[in-house]
Amino acid sequence: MNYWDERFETMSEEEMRNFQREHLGKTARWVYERIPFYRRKFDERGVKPDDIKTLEDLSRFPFTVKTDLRDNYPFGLCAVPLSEVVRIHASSGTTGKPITGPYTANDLEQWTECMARCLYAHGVRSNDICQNSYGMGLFTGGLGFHQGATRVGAAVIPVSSGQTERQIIIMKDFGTTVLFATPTYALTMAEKAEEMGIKLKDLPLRIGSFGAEPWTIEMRKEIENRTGIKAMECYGLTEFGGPGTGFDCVEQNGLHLNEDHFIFEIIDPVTEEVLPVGTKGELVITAIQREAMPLLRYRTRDITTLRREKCSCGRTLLKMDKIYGRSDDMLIIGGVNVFPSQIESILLEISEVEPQYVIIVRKKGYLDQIHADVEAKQEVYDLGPQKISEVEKMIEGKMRGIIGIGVKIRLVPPKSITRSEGKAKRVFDERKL
Ligand code: DLL
Repeated sequence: MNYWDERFETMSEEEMRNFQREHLGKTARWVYERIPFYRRKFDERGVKPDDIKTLEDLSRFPFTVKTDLRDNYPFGLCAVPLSEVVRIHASSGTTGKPITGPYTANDLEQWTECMARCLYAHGVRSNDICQNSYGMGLFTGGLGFHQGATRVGAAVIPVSSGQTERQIIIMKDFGTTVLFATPTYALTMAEKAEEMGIKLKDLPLRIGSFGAEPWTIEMRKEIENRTGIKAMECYGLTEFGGPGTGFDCVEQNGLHLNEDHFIFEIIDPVTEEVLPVGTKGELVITAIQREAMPLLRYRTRDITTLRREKCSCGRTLLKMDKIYGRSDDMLIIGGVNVFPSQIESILLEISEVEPQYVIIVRKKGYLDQIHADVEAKQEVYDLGPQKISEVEKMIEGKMRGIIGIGVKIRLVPPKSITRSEGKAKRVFDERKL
């Protein structure tokens, strides 16, 4: 069996579009009748649920944005009475009130199926032992992966994140074959194992499912080289139930999107115009099967490109490029748009430094400046100040050559940057805006 859910994973484009149109119509009616916020928004736009005759009609409907969720905190966008809600997750976010994620029993079931689909596509099977090192709790990562792996029939170790030394001991003693974690925590674990003299490559570990934060292809290679596993990817957000919206197949060339549950659009984040498939822009998602909080045209702020192509795995589901970054993380320096991922791509190709860095944005006079503190490899650091300054200049030259802006590089001592146990915080904006 190649697929978890062959019918939907290999459905023809035409059949999928028909399925989506039918469920979009139902969802539009569902939210219009049950959520005053959507009724008001539809009325203001002069649109009615019955206006959805084709999928293209979706573009006439209003967007939902993060502040709409905050303004309606905690349950203002919930379409069902709380008696029908069986779970509530939340994401802390960086500012303001958390985003809440209520689920009905059906929502939980669908989420579990989406996660089972994701893990099965990665190659996880019932004989696997999955170490779940995503934070277990309000964060959707922990329970999402727990449910999905349980559904596949694998054995789950619900260890949660943190206590890294204990994680490595468990991995070794229990014979973990699959690891669930954020990519930066996987790297922290790889480093800890090296310190403990344990070679992850000699352990049965074979697959990782990583996500919850932007990471580059270079970071994936780094994790694969250090651990000897296949680093697969999972994408999702609390607003749509959590992980399981998109997933890597063995080809590792773009994430398949669960189109029977969600409709995906790409828009220009400034003009809000819908862009054709193949163009980079902001990902907009509409839930078409959720009951408790089906968001319509939600602006994720994640920047990516969609691709409609035949995948060698046989899945026909739309593909999405790795998330380039979030529009709110984009830095504008001297008129040039820079994403932290561009800086990471360059740093991870440099053999003199560790894949541990922070980016700091400061104001100097009227100008914004990007600084990056990067950890030197021990052997480089030991060579002293002259070598360090040489490497700093070399990296600055590469940054200027590739991104076209000056990034002030400072090599810092090995192990001096705080290690991540979940989503890493890597950009510090010190400008007084
Ligand atoms: O991070 C859900 C999740 C858990 C996904 C575990 C994958 C694995 P939130 O905390 O609501 O939900 O954060 C959602 O995280 O809008 C993206 O900016 C980012 N994100 C999630 N997955 C990826 C990924 C979870 N694979 C926000 N690549 C999203 C890049 C990702 N960014």
